[in-house]
Amino acid sequence: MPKNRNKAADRDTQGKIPGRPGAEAPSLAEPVEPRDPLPPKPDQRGPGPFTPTGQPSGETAQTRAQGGEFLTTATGTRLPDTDHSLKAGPRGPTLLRDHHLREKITHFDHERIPERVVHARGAAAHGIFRGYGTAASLTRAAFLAKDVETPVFVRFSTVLGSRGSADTVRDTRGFATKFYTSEGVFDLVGNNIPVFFIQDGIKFPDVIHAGKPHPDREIPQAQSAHDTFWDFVSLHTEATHHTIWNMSDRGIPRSYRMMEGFGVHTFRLVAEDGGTVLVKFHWKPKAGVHSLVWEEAQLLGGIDPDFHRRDLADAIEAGGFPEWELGVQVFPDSEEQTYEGIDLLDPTKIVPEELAPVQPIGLMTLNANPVNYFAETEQVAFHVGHLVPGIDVTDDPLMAGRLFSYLDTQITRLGGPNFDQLPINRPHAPVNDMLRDGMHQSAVHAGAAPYRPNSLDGGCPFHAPDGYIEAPFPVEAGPRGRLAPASFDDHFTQPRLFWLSLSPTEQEHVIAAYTFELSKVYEQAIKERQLLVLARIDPVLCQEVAAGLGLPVPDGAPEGDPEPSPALSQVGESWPTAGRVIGIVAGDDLDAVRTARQAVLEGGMVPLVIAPAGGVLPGEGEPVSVQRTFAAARSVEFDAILVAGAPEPAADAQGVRDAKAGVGGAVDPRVVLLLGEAYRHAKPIGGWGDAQEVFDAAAIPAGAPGVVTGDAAAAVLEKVTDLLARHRVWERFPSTLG
Ligand code: HDE
Repeated sequence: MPKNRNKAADRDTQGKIPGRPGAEAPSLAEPVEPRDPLPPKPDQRGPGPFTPTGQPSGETAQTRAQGGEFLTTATGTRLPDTDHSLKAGPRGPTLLRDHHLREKITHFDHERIPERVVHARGAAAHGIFRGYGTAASLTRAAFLAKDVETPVFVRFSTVLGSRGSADTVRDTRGFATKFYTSEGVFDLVGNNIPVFFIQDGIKFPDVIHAGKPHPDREIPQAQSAHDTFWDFVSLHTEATHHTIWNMSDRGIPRSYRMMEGFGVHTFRLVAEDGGTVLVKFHWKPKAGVHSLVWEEAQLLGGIDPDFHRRDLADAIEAGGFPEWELGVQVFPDSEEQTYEGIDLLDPTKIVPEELAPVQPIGLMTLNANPVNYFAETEQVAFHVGHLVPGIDVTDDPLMAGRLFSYLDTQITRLGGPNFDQLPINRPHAPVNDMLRDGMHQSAVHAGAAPYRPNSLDGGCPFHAPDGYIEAPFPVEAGPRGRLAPASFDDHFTQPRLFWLSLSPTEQEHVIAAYTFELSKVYEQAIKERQLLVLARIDPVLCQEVAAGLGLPVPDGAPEGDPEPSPALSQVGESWPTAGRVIGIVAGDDLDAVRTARQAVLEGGMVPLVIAPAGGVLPGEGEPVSVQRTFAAARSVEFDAILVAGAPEPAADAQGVRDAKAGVGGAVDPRVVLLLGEAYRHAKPIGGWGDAQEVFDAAAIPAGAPGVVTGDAAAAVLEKVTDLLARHRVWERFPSTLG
């Protein structure tokens, strides 16, 4: 049976490496024998202990979906032909009685379901969560006990774009995790930004209507750079904190694997003895927290709109399993629900990690790609109300809106109330819920008494004495009204805290982002109003953006006097380099390409060999296949580039044309572009042999920071790897602010 799987970069569609001994000659005829599964990549690990849909064992939804070798109707009748509709004679007319035609087309007509109203574009993976046991004194949740392993399914997403939009747009990213625990499903539905635009769920339709494309022309797609977004956030200043995070490098992550995740709201943990604490959940990526630069994000929108999707799937397929530690900031469950003066019920506020350190409580490893996008990534239904004993919510008014919304939205999106029965949503704990019938009911319920109390079913299902109990926290009574606490009025101290915590380079990126976005706004009054908002964050920020827009700097002064939080900056730390992508431009020193490729693999990184043409590199030894040709390689896909001597001229049509026209001198102009962009985007670059010729052609200044040359590939790679640990060569972004 053909198996659906991602195509590795170095295989053709038949799974053969072109030019290798044993490769079949290409044929136009359709194969008639069932095909074996494609061979795994050499460095791919075997499947984990759980099936792709997260079920422990036995028959899977996939085996139920496709059985037998022959084509059938939906009801199992074998079919000899699916290429011709039933006709009266070879020239028609087509007959209405052709059930196969009608079934095929009717089903096709209904293949799409409504996309998510937000977070429509996503990518997901299966994995395992292992508890450290460090939270055992805080919560009775069984999955957080020491060494308990729980299957998970994680869906990452952008917020504003449609299903077909690009991955690298400036936006918040969703980070939603479904834990299939022994006590039921727990969903942690978070984002990569720790605060939200609004403080009360009732404002959600407003902020989303403002962020989505304009209702008249339906543009722009997946962007906040337009009038309605800035109109709303400049008027609704509680959005200021989330907005400055979006305008920072956090709005354009390098990879889903390199993002933090945040539960945003404050949760309440309940211990075995009934004791409670308040917590904020954090996911900390083992690969570090890294971002694209804006030009990369824009280029990727055209060159590879699926960049984040591909990156996640490729890393998992290659066995470089992404990992995150789950951590909690812990606060006393006081009557005020505040910590160091910060209102814990206000989702526009963080508690700096310097005030409340993040304590690790478990490790998540994503180790399997979905088998079918629709069945799993599209049909997964998260809900913040999916809680397990030991985890409870607080009275954060944003959470209240969410508790209603997620159940409601699935009924439209998934066509009825039985979406929990879909394989990806099924709990791994026994279910006995007395919920019956409805659209798409796929269970065959036994028994006569889906009600309690009953005697006909022997009183079953029984109340569970150890079941989920809402923590009996006292509710503060007061006059009824559409109210908010006074502490919710402070909209500027924490945006300023964020701004002051960034390095000068990161601050420049924030200035550039505000300037770009506001330049796209047509209404002058909106720009001026947003400048007033910026003046309340920081005078330099306001002045620089005003200068970029050609507008006067308004009056206004920063509000609050916060201590910076160094944990908020992405610059300065060293991170593991495992999983980073290294482009190797194959030049005249082919042995060194082999050495470098091997050394990159041994370092846990991903080598992609770039050569004038596809196929296998010539020469003795283990064949090295080419993953990117000059025609297909762009620097945005690599974290660092190595140049193994001067490359041969390309023999493709473009290469020949350029050579004839003398474009790019001795070096192919596409290699010049590759190196020039990598240099401009502050990526480490290394080379040996005649690589200097290539650097000269790309106008890379001699002795520039982060450009390593040497005689031996391994030594150059070692230095490049050290540079990569800081993600970028930050010195190449000289700041005027520092
Ligand atoms: Fe969501 N959100 N949201 N949200 N949200 C949805 O549910 C909603 C909020 C988040 O990969 C929807 O199944 C309201 C905060 C993620 O499937 C919908 C409010 C945070 C995902 C919905 C919020 C999030 C969603 C759309 C304010 C970060 C994608 C489809 C009261 C903590 C989950 C769906 C996935 C999805 C409503 C605010 C994160 C309509 C009403 C705050 C990651 O129900």
